[in-house]
Amino acid sequence: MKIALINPPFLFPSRNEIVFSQCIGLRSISSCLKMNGKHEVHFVDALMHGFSKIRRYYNGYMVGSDVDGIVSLIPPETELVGISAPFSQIAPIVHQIAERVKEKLPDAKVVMGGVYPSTQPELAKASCADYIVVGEGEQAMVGISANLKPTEIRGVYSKDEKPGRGFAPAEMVKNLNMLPFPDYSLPDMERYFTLSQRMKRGRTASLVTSRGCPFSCEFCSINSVYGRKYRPRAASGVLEEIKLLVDRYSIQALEIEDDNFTLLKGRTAEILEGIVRLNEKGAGLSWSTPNGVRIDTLDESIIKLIKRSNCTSLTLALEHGDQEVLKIMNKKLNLDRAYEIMKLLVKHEIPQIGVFVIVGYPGETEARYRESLRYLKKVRGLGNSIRVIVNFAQPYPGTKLTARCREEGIIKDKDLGNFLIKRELMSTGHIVPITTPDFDAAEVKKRKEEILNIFAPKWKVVVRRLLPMGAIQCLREMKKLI
Ligand code: B12
Repeated sequence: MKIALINPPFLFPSRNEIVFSQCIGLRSISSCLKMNGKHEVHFVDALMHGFSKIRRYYNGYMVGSDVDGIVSLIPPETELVGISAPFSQIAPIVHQIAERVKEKLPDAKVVMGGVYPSTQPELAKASCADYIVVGEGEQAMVGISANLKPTEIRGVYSKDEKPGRGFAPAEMVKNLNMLPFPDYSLPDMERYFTLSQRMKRGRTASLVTSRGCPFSCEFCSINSVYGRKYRPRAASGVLEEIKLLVDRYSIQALEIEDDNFTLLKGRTAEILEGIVRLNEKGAGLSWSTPNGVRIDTLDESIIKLIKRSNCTSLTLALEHGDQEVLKIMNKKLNLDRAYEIMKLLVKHEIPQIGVFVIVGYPGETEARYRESLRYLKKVRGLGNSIRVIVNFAQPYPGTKLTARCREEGIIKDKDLGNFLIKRELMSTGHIVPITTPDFDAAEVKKRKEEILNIFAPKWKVVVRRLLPMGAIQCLREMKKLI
């Protein structure tokens, strides 16, 4: 079958936050299709093709080829088109793509999948896509490409079917070791490795070594796509893929995007020891975890290995410095234990330790915020290698947080999260969508500033105090021009 897989243009709140994506999900589907049939898979990655195309989009920026450009890249005889929608806020874009694809190829089957249809299936079903897939796409797309009746495939829903069947997710890949590596045979693979060098650590590859997370933090969307069963790949398979990346593509840096990379100590150790061996043979490989790891899965022996295996940046999912708020978030993390772990990470000189912190979380009273600030000051005291990444709480569709906010009347706007109506981007860095009797938007921004100032070099604190926010923006632009 002639198949086209589309990665849409992405939306970013500001130019400084534009990052590249290696489309691991869509490339995994591509490999599975090629492995399960004589399919010709054409990859249309709008973000990659148009990475220099940046234009205003409501309160943010769209990056990537426009819809005309995308449709023009789809071969005319294509029979099956898969459209990826990795974020809820991308809904209007993927609806437009589906509409235009159906105009160009009325007989082709158009299928939409990813986080958006998995968290808002009702909405996605209203698009021009013939089918949506809720959850993982590999088995669903292989079934559709084998001409199985789509609505008889678990997790596949036709746009015309009557509501009532609910939206049970697609069959998940039980044993990830049975999956082929994401498709590395794409014609422009070279660009993926070079465009991704956001952290300037050389040729970079993204890697996912497990799926699913047994925890269910109130604010997180991933359970709707990957479920709560933790499905790790075997360390041997992960190391085989890493070796391929080093030998065939001279990869120098890995960005591990798992939701819970270090959950299983034995497997983590095996993978890191494998990286140590590769580096002993001259691979010069470094790695980082931009999506964060769970702090209480770490201990001193693993931390020593993290150091020996050349981790350049370890991001920690702390989320808050007050135990009560962590309880409300259902994070199940003990702050004293977390502090001891961060102390060990500094002791073993992990070069960069990023700490995710959410501010403006429903339940974050003034007292709990002060307590969090006290805790973060203690963490700051551990050393300069610790930096903080402060995000505003975001009510992403399909999360327990959004449901609670609606129940408690914190969110009154019924269309919040429906990006077909509300096109304004949700951005963890800029928009305060949730306010409560404990804080308004100005207060949340002040709290973010206060937390950032704890970890910022003194001169930055002074500049921040002296100059109104606007000027900082032009300062950043000026610095870029110099
Ligand atoms: C890597 C990553 C990024 C990367 C690239 C993302 C990408 N998908 O290419 C970058 C850094 C760009 C990024 C940015 C952001 N991210 Co992010 N990101 C992730 C992360 C950690 C991994 C994505 C991944 O590779 N998953 C593994 C692969 C195998 O899965 P997949 O891509 O989802 O694909 C599978 C299914 O979705 C489905 N599928 C996907 N496409 C298709 C297509 C078809 C046709 C079919 C049938 C199926 C299908 O099948 C695939 C294989 O099983 C996810 C968390 C997660 N576990 O996925 C968060 C996640 C997607 N990000 C999230 C968020 C919120 C953001 C930001 C908005 C945060 C911010 N800073 O503001 C920004 C948004 C940027 C933007 N432009 O809009 C949320 C999305 C929530 C939501 N409801 O929208 C997630 C789910 C994290 C979370 N914990 O909630 N992110």
